[in-house]
Formats: sequence, structure tokens, C-alpha cells
Amino acid sequence: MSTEGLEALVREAREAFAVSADSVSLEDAKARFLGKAGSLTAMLKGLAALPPEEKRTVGAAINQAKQAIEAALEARRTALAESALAAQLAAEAIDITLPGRATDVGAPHPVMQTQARIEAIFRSMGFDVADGPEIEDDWHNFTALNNPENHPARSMQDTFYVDAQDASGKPLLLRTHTSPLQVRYARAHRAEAFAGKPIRVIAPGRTYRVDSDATHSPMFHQVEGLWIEEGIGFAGLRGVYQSFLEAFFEDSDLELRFRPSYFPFTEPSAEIDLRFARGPLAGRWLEVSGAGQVHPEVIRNFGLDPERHAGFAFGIGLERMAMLRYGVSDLRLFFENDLRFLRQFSTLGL
Ligand code: 2NM
Repeated sequence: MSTEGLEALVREAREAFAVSADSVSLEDAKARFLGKAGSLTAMLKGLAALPPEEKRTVGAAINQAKQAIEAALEARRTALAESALAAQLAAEAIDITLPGRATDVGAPHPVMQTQARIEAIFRSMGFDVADGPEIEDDWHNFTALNNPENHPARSMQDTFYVDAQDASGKPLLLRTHTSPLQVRYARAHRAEAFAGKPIRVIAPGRTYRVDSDATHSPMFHQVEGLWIEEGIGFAGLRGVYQSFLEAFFEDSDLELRFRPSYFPFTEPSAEIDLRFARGPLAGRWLEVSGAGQVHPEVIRNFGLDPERHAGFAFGIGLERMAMLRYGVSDLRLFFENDLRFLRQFSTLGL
């Protein structure tokens, strides 16, 4: 084989490698030149037939050609591997210029801010804060609170019943007020009450009634308060309530008015009205609470002795308090989740 023939073969191999677009066709091309049945291998076999002089020179030339082809093969392999990697990186590329996924940070709802505020004020006056189930049994929600068996509040029209029963076979219900929390709290602390320790507790939370219009929501929030201690009566209630309202509204220029009322769990009972001397609501009597001396039957259901234990209780609507404090005119705004409304109460500036 002539030197030109070898040079042509090397050129041919380089071209074959250059047009191989992937590693499979590149390895095919390699086999055609360097494989067992390849052109160079055939030439090396042909050396045997040559005289010794030529064998050396032709052999050296073939080896040179072989090295040139192997170098071209290696270069092409590297180039293909690099472009494959570049293609993979391009396909998997992450666009770091895209904006990140924002996490929405919430803020306490105005009704919850109102609850926290009321809890803090009553804690500062020595009250404990009770918590308990929203699904109640008939006894804790009605019977213990002196609600007669045929009271309309117990009807399906007024109360949400749950498809489950208590041990006595009565249907469970969504609590219609937070008073059952006070029943549970008083019963849990009756030993202390018999040892002469006062019971001072507020019970905040969600309550449920079948009621829905401009001023009623089927779910609303209450805070009920209870103070049982020897010698505690309406004067104590009035003092606690005045202090609470002054702290809540940050206004010591307000008047209270008690009007006779009726609740099954208190006797006597009263509605508490409030009148501001200043501000947008000044001069108007505003109804803010129900209250009264805890009924002896309820004291008995607390596990206490009505001959020894007496005290007062009151109930506040949290939405009502939030409306008065923030100047909100429609109760439904609290439940519509309109961020334009809620953001006005954000304590986080969001
Ligand atoms: C009110 C009005 C009057 C009340 C009574 C009790 C309990 F558990 F001691 F009997 N808790 N809350 C009460 C009294 C609630 O809400 C308008």
C-alpha cells in the first residue's frame, strides 16, 4: 500500500468520524477502519507477504496512520460527549430569572384580635380562660343551664344537631353558646370552690345557631364570663364590667345601664347598655351584653351548693364588640374573607 493510499485512508476516516452525529454511528465508523474486518487491520495482515525491507517502512507508515485515525476517533468521541452534555444541560436548564414562589403570610382576623384583647383584659383582672368542645351534649349545652325540656332553643329550627348521640341516646349538637365551657370548668374546679377559692373564668369561642341575616351569622363568637365567690353580686358585676369596657375601648368616659331581662340560667337577669361620651357613637345607648346572677339550679349543676356559692355571669358577642371598636357597620364583612376589608386590620402591615 502506498503512502498516498494511507493518507487517503486517514482522510476518509476523519471524514467518516466528522459526519458521525452520535456515538453509535461513530463506533460503527471506527469498526470500518480499526475493527477486526477494518481497512487498517487488513493492511497489517497484508504486511506478512512483503519482503523484510518493505515490511519495516510500510509497517511504520501503517502504524502512523493507525495512530492518526485513533487520535481523530478520540477527538470526535470527546466532541460528541461534550455536545451531548451541553444538550442535556440546556434541556434541564432552570430559568433563574423567574420570580420565586411567594408564601402568603396571614394576619390575625379582626374577630380573633378582639378575642385576644378581651382575654388579656380579663386575665389582668384575675380571670382564667377556658377552652373545650364545639360539639356538645344536650346536658352541658341545655339541661345544666336550666333550659326547659321544651324550650324552642332545643328545636331543630334553632340548633344544629349532629348525626351522633351521647350515652343517654340524645343527639349531639354544635354548642349554641360558650356556657357549656363554664359548666365544665366549674365542675372541674368544684373542690377548690368548696375550699373557698373563687371561680373566675371567661369562655371565648365559636358558637352556632340556625340563624342568618344582616345581623346574624350561623357561626359567631362569644365570650362568656363567670365569677363565683362569697359576697359577689350585681355590684361586683357592674365594677368588673365597667373596668372591662374602659380597658377595651381605651375610654374612661363611658356610662353603663342595666335593664331587666330574662335568661333561663340567671335570676335576676339584665341587658347591659353602654353610652360613649365622645366619638362617632357618642350619646346613643348601645346594647353590649346579657348578664345576671347565676341561677341556683345552675349552681347545683356546677356541682356546687347554692346555699354557699353565688356569683354572676355575662355573655358578650365578639363580632358586636369588634364592630363597635373598629366602626364596622355590617356583620357579614367579618365572614366574607374580602382581603380589601381584612387587610385594614392587619397587624403585620401586609
Ligand atoms: C349571657 C347572659 C347571661 C351566662 C350564664 C352562664 C353560666 F354558665 F354561668 F350559667 N354563662 N354565661 C350568661 C348569662 C350569658 O349571654 C348573653
